[in-house]
Amino acid sequence: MKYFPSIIVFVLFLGINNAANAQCGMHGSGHKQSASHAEHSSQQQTVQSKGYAFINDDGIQEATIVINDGYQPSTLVVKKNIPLRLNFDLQEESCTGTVMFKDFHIKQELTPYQLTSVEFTPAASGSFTFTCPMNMIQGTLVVKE
Ligand SMILES: [Cu+2]
Repeated sequence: MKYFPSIIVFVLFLGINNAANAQCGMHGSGHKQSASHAEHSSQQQTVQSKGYAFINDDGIQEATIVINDGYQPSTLVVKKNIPLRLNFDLQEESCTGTVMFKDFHIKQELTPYQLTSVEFTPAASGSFTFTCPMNMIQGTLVVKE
């Protein structure tokens, strides 16, 4: 009976994983996404990094976020009330192929192995989470005054 608790955890894990995969199925191959979620869940320590948007010649603040086992940078600092262009560099085929900024009512599908831009003007300051559709992969958008 020594291993009983870990078996329970494993079964729970599979259950959560399948549920997530079911929600994610609309984005493509279910099997592949399931495997990807298993990877995400087993890696408890994702790389934390901080990045900043720069303001280009058109007055748009811009930043690139690489998606490969998490968002890099995982925290992005931007300025309030300046149009923002986020260039997502999706380097995997996973449920991260859809990114959501719930606070800004944005749900955007991304194209794997290409840059996909998401544009909006952050009109509120504070910390906002962006995620895959299941909330498993998370990043933080920090909007400063
Ligand atoms: Cu996910």
